[in-house]
Amino acid sequence: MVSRRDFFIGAGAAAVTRAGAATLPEAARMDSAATQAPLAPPNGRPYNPVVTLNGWTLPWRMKDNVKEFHLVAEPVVREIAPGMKAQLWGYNGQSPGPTIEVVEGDRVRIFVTNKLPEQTSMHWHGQRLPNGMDGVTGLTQPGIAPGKTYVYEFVARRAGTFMYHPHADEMVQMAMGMMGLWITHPKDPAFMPVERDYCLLLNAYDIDPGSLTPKVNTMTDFNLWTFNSRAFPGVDAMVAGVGERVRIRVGNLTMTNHPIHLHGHEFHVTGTDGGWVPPAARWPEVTTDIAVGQMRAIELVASEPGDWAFHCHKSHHTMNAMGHEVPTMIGVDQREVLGKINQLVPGYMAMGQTGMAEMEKMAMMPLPDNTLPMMGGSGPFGGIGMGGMFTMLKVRKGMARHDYRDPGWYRHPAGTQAYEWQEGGAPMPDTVRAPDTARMAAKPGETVLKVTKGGHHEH
Ligand SMILES: [Cu+2]
Repeated sequence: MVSRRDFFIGAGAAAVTRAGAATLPEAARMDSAATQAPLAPPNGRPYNPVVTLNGWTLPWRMKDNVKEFHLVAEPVVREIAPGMKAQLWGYNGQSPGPTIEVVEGDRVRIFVTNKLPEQTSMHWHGQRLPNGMDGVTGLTQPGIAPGKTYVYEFVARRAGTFMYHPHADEMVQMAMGMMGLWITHPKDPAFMPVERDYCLLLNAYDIDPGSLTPKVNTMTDFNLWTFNSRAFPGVDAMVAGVGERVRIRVGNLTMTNHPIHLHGHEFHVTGTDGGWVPPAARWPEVTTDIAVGQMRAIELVASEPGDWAFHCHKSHHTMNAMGHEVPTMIGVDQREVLGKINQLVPGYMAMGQTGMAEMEKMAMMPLPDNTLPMMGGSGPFGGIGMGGMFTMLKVRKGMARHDYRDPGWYRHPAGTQAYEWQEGGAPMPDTVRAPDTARMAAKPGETVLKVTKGGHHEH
């Protein structure tokens, strides 16, 4: 019997591939870095789609009951936040690449086209699949050369949250932003249902202020900490109606761990890289650490109305690029020395004398082009003073089920907000009066010019 493949070869169709003489599925592209509406599945088995923060889901083509996707590895320009763009490598127009959503049991065929100047591959992080589909260059396949397309095909056997990233020149390609999320929904849409299902990747870049391209040889000392390649105030808020069950899936493809913290609610870790956590094995948290290469799904009932911060708890991960070598100057009166420095360095600014909050105001000072302020974002009460891995979960009453629009700032009911204490009849005790900056400053003759940490800089 003549097989289909033999037939094509016999007919002299040299270009026919093992994928079955198919035309490539269309590779949809995204030009916007805004959060896109969830993609309701137009065919195949039903599921409740996720919302990728500042991202999108890749449409597929159904062919003979196989879901076909087309990922194109290519240079992209990603807006990190308004005022700053980065030249990254990504997929289909963005970094991270689009989220892939399938259903447990689906047969999936993914075409990966390489438009980069060097070889790449695709590893499907966390999946059960035939070894030859695992995408490790040199180990399970040759690298995908520039201009070539490879085909991966397997059945999505386990429901859960997965990631994809290259397994070729990994340090460079991941430092350039090549990664994406993969969600395999459960066969039974009634399994662990939630009203809102958000997902995001933690990633990090080392981009010098004023430049566009990450330094790719950085191992640990990154300066831009991002949710889906966006830094606050460029990260969209997540929204939920009061009483809704919310899942947030977070994957970490940076080179360090991130303790992810949510204000105002407890949550349970319901999913890890290895699958769903049985209810009896869950415990409550308000912060969960996500190690390198890990994924965590957390769930909560959004019971408390408000604008609740959601962020990495490493404080330098909620800041944008800064000079790490800025000395600690708290309590150092720089007035006298400033005059002397200005004779040598006109325009030198003394900073940090009362803390670093004044850095927020750097937004109003000239910065190099294409540079974000170190701390930024304005709230209803002034500067939020955050950057990097920071956003909010906005919980509101009467929020329509499929409404993902930012509802604006929370309006606190009377009597539910911190307020300034007013001095009444009794005077304020001396011991608690406002700090006397003159007294905190260095004593005369004690000239403190520079206080720096010695040794290796660690994150
Ligand atoms: Cu962090």
